[in-house]
Amino acid sequence: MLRDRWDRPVDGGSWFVHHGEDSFGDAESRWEADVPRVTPNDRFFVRNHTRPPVIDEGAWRLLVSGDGVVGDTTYSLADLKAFTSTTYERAVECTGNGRSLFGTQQGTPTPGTPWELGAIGVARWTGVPLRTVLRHAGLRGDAVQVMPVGLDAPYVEDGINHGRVRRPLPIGKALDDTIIAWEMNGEPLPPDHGFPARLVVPGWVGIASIKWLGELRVTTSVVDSPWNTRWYRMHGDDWSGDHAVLDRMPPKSVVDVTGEPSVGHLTLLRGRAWSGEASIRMVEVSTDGGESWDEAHLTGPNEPSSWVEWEHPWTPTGVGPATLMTRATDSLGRVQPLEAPLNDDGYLFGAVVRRVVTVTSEVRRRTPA
Ligand SMILES: Nc1nc2c(c(=O)[nH]1)N[C@H]1C(S)=C(S)[C@@H](COP(=O)(O)O)O[C@H]1N2
Ligand SMILES: [Mo]
Repeated sequence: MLRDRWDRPVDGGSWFVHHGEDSFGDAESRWEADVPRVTPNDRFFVRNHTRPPVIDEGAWRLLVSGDGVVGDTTYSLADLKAFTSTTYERAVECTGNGRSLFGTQQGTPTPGTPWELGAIGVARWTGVPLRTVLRHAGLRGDAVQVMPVGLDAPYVEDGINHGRVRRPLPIGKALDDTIIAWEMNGEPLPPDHGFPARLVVPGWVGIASIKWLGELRVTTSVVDSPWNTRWYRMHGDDWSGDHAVLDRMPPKSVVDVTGEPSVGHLTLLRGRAWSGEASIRMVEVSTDGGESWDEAHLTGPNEPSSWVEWEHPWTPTGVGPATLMTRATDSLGRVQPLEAPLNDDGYLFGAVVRRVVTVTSEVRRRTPA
């Protein structure tokens, strides 16, 4: 039995792919598995840059400071819970989700955690809108950004100490749909997901959603951190200026379940599609490597920055390998391209994914129980 760093049993074999012996618990969900639409907490992907902290809820405080507020204010968890809370269903997705496909699908591997497409989860988050807390703390009209700072150990790489994990959030997004969350699917945040409180920044690169939140530094000038200059920014030949800034995630889609395709028999293809700050307008499916496309049927909720499930009946006509592809169009009109733009760190793999399945000549018999 696999156990995590908190010595809890982990159902690792079936739900998670663990990355890196020396990582701090990075693990992704297996998207081939028939995962529930809302990801259970113990199956939600984990991405930790450094050693996660063990925090005593009673002693925990959030400090709001900087020249963008009238003075320093400190909040306990009880203080935050006294505000009117809000609950929504939103995805958190790693910027590098799909990175390994730059290698396997485009022949241009990049360094970094070799995520397939499971570095994303959707949960029901409960917390207080960040704007409520900022206004309570005396937000000034000329504040331009908030720097959320995590309480995990400072990040040290090759002997260089980059300080605590932090990334500037422009004031527009901070006042929009960002929340300080303390509940995930109706339970306190698990240790790996930011206990006792984290930001949820819907539709943005996962690094924006700072876990184990300790400070919010509100400023009237722009302040950078390595997490928006050195990492989580596009680097490489074709990238410069504002173009290189990473915020909203692109539309994506996957086939989750294929059944057992066989000639002349109907099988139901099922999967998910999602996009940052947008809902999904359409999912198209190809079962012949992109020669022809059909529109899939969307089922269930279809909220922005979350995912929608789709299904598509398929009756294969030929034996052998078949290439399945899906292409999402989001409510902003963005369409998945056939190739994702290359960048040095393998961020934002949003291309149409190719998945090869084998069509058999007969329906495979299930082993009798
Ligand atoms: N304090 C802190 N916040 C963090 C991180 C971290 O290492 N430290 N990782 C970020 C990254 S890169 C991602 S993708 C998400 C992952 O959230 P999860 O582990 O809850 O899935 O948290 C973000 N917030
Ligand atoms: Mo990430």
